[in-house]
Amino acid sequence: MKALKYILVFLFFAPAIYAVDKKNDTVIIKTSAICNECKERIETALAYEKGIIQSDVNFKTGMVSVIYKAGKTSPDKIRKAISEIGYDADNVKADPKSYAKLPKCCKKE
Ligand SMILES: [Cu+2]
Repeated sequence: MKALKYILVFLFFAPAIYAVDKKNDTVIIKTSAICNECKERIETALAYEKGIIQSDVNFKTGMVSVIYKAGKTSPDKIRKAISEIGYDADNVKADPKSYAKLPKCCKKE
């Protein structure tokens, strides 16, 4: 009967484990965004990235919080995506080509 007990316990917790697995993750990344235009540029670009559900840029602090599907993307991929838009993302430097295309008001200096 012990085995049956374990099976029942497993069946009871299995949906919970599955739900946790499907839960979305959030990551907060420091970017070089400085104005509302940067905010819109990053949020629009990230909306097209695979696995990203929502992003919110605070251009006053440069922090972007990203809600993503853990199975589809990762913080490293998100940092890379931000770099390709032309912004620094934590320790990942902005892609120089994308950075060069940013309007003057959106550049760091
Ligand atoms: Cu800007």
